[in-house]
Amino acid sequence: MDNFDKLKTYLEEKRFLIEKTLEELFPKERSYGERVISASYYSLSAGGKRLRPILCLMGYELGDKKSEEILPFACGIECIHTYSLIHDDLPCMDNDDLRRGKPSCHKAFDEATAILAGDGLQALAYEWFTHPEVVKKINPKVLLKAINYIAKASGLQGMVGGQMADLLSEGKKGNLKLLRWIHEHKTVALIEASLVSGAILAGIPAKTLKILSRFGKKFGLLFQITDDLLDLIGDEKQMGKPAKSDLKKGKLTYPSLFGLEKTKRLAEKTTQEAIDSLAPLGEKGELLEILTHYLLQRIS
Ligand code: GRG
Repeated sequence: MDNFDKLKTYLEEKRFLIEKTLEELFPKERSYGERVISASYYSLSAGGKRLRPILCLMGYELGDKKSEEILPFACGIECIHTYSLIHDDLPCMDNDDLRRGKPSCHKAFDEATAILAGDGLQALAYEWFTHPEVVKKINPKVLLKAINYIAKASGLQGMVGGQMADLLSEGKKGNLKLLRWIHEHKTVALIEASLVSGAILAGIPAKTLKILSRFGKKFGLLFQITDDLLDLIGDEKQMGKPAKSDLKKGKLTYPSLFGLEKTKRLAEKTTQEAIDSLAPLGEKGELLEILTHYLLQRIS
């Protein structure tokens, strides 16, 4: 088995655990709340890579812990991510009809329901962060620190702030400083926090948390750059030209600022920087290193 095969097996195993936990934990009692609960579950169960909860489990395992212990916490992060996708797809934001290969939430239901589904998922995240199974295993102070980290990364000083700047940049002449700020807040912050929060829960010392944070930022940036590239290359492959890509929507992206080739070189440079940042972890950083290579090969 080569490294990518090993990684794929690992990702599949974790994804299975996450899917199972999402299904088990999701509220069963619906009554008059039926519509918004169905809409939330429609988006949450629609697939996706489950990258953020997996990163959280990886962070926890770095402290030699069993990831099963914090599954509800990791699933809470997926709730935050899914809420952001539902709201991002709304006509007042990115106006996307499709998400995860299915009609987006407001298309399958309606706009008001999609807004409420996103709101409900955000609250559900905090219910699951403090799920009795998690509370049983994690020292309350440590748990609060991890929750605080996620809240900051996903709120005004993180994802929401980044989304605002992204919306305001549409159709305007951008620059690298603004582009970096948008990415660091809109996408990178939650990805970095997913890994670091898992490590916090495992009681990993501050010095190592800093290393993981540095890696998480590089990894998150690489994720965004490759996502921008796939948006372009993927569409071109399918239809001969960019269809409804971010580039076409007049969004500020790496390819829109630098073109395809320079963006690919930047992805390679960022991969190397991410991998270099793992050096102090020694063997423990191996899986994260393979994951980083795996991300880069999505675009090659
Ligand atoms: C609405 C507050 C608010 C924030 C929206 C996440 C986000 C912020 C917008 C999504 C826009 C976008 C396509 C960003 C590029 C990177 C990204 C977050 C892609 C989607 O994440 P994946 O690829 O999705 O992990 P899956 O479906 O696999 O979970």
